[in-house]
Amino acid sequence: MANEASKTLGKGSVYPGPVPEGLIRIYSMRFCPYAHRTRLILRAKGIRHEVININLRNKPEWYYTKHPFGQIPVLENSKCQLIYESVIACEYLDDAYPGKKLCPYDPYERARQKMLLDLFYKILGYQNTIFFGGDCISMIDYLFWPWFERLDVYGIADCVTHTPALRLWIEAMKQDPAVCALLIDKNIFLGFLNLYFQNDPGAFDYGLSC
Ligand SMILES: N[C@@H](CCC(=O)N[C@@H](CS)C(=O)NCC(=O)O)C(=O)O
Repeated sequence: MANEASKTLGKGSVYPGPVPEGLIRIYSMRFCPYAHRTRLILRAKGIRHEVININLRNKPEWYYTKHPFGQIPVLENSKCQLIYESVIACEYLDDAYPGKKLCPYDPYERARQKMLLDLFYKILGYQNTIFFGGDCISMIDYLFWPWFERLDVYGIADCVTHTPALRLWIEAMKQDPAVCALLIDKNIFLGFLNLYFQNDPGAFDYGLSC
């Protein structure tokens, strides 16, 4: 499918051109949790897409025509429509594409997932099912996951030691094909962070061979 591991485009780069029919593009960066969310949904729904990685310390001039502040992720479709803000982009993908529906149909369940997401930013709620939305993986799990995948990298994986339900959820998430396809190697992530905190624009391409 997509080339997740393409080198970043920076200042002076040429705009890659319009998105071909039948494809959707994501402007991304390999280590960004918000872009990670959106890439999870692209994978989970099996949507044909291409990935353009952006150098966030040295952004292409043209990129500000895609997002007013030059943030990622942004989706661009073949009608030149742009969708940004990761939660909005994820919901757009679920609505616009066929295949497995990740947002619940039931209005209450939909509202409940949104309330949980709201809580996530404050204090994490949990209930008595394997996944946050019930017994099957759904949108809310993918929206949470990028932060949990990074616990180990940040050296705080112990924070889930005393929450067995959360540990079971993490194990269940690691079985999901979209999650597996996008897992980031811990050492590569640490290498990225090291360069990132030195303001090195090469950080975003860390671990790529050419
Ligand atoms: N609320 C946004 C946050 C996106 C965001 O903060 N992206 C970061 C990368 S992880 C970014 O683009 N940073 C570059 C910048 O702000 O200039 C979303 O959910 O999409």
